[in-house]
Amino acid sequence: MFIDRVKIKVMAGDGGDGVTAFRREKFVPRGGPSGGDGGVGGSVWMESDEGLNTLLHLRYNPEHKAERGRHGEGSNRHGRDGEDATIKVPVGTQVFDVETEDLIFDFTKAGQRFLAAKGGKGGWGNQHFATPTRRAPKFHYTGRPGEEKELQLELKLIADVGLVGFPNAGKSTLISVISAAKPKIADYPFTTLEPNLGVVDLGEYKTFVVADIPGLIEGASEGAGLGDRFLRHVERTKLILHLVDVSSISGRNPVEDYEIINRELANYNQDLAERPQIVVATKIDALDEPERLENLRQKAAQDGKEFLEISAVTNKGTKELISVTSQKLNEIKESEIDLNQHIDDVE
Ligand SMILES: Nc1nc2c(ncn2[C@@H]2O[C@H](COP(=O)(O)OP(=O)(O)OP(=O)(O)O)[C@@H](O)[C@H]2O)c(=O)[nH]1
Ligand SMILES: [Mg+2]
Repeated sequence: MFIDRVKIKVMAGDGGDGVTAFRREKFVPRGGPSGGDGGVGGSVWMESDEGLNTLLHLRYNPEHKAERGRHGEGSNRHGRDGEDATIKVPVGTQVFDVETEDLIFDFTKAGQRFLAAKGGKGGWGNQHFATPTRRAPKFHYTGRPGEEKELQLELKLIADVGLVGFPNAGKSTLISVISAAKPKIADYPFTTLEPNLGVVDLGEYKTFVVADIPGLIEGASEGAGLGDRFLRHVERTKLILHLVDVSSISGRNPVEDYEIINRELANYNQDLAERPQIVVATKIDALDEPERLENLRQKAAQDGKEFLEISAVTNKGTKELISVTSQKLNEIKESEIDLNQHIDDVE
């Protein structure tokens, strides 16, 4: 099961109470105040962990509590601080405050830590309140409550490349051919109901990550089919592979399909429509009217988009697709570095 949204409750520990006590020693008839302070309550932290890919572990474990601080004791003894609690989340998790709906943290790298709920301060014991005129204070402070919050966690898979297209375009078949992912593949629409991630191995420890998402149809941005909510998984990708079925058996018009999907992308988010996109004609092993392919090629050229043709069944063109994709990703990364340097120079 793929879980990408979960609500949790975080409860930091309360601070321990201070205490009222007086020194009792042999031969010291009236000892001064000696009540120790309460310990600090434990805090709840969140930490991003590379080894996690889903929020599933939090779905069945939605409450996270840190330990409370212990109360102070006599002889000026400080109560022990409560232990912190840590919640591990995958990289790509965004944290929203349920009450305000604000985004309060965004885990973009492994090993980031975020203080989700701060432990309460310990109360002061009566030792702090002695003054020349009040030598035997008979009061102390209680500990402060720990913070408590409800958080909505959302995981956006961070893939480099997103596959988009109509149902049956061959998205899952492609990811199964170029990566170790084994998604369900079938000749009916909406076979894929949840996103799949695949890691494409380029050798020499170089890889890129591809996201296969459920198919889109006309009106997806208004909720048709499965809607367009899965597009959030390709929102952060650097490159879109737009798969278009050009086979004769499909009975579809490739140019029309291509235009519809681009319209749906723009309706979802204009940024996504402007993202670098490679148009990939699929199922060319089952093509007997070459003009279907040529029309799409022309259309892509008009739009200034790169164009490739593949068959995932015969493997024709898939190697080239991988090498063009990785080259394009490198170009995009380099231009991002240039841009950052430029921004640094300007500042
Ligand atoms: N002839 C041929 N058939 C293909 C090729 N690629 C995929 N198919 C077939 O097309 C059908 C749909 O493939 P999928 O990979 O499930 O398509 P999808 O785009 O993931 O579809 P959804 O998950 O429904 O959006 C399956 O029956 C595949 O076997 C290809 O290169 N050639
Ligand atoms: Mg699929």
